[in-house]
Amino acid sequence: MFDDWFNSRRVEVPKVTRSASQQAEVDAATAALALYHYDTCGFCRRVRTAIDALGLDIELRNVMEERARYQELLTHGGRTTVPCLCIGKDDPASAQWMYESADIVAYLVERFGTTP
Ligand SMILES: N[C@@H](CCC(=O)N[C@@H](CS)C(=O)NCC(=O)O)C(=O)O
Repeated sequence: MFDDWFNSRRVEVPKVTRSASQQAEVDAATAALALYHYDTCGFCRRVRTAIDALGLDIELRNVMEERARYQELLTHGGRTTVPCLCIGKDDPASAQWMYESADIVAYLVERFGTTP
């Protein structure tokens, strides 16, 4: 059921390799991102797998292990559902809070799926 739903929105995630300077450029961009998640959430796992394939250094904020992260997700994102990608983590009040694993994967592939 879960797989049927997710696969219907599947985005191909390329395995990306970069030169050191390309990786530094991407790392500078992903420094603004944080993924709210927890280990046993299958939707979160899909996003973490995409992050790994794309070679991204994105801060992971575990809402089960850190209660403060759960609370800030609710306060600023509006919901406690994970995964949620915070885009603009330095200013949570004006950040974009992206829910939906398929949307997050599509966003990451669109933005980082090709070498600069
Ligand atoms: N359609 C969503 C489903 C996300 C979802 O159901 N997340 C669960 C954990 S697996 C959750 O956070 N439930 C608690 C809540 O919504 O507060 C996605 O693909 O991201």
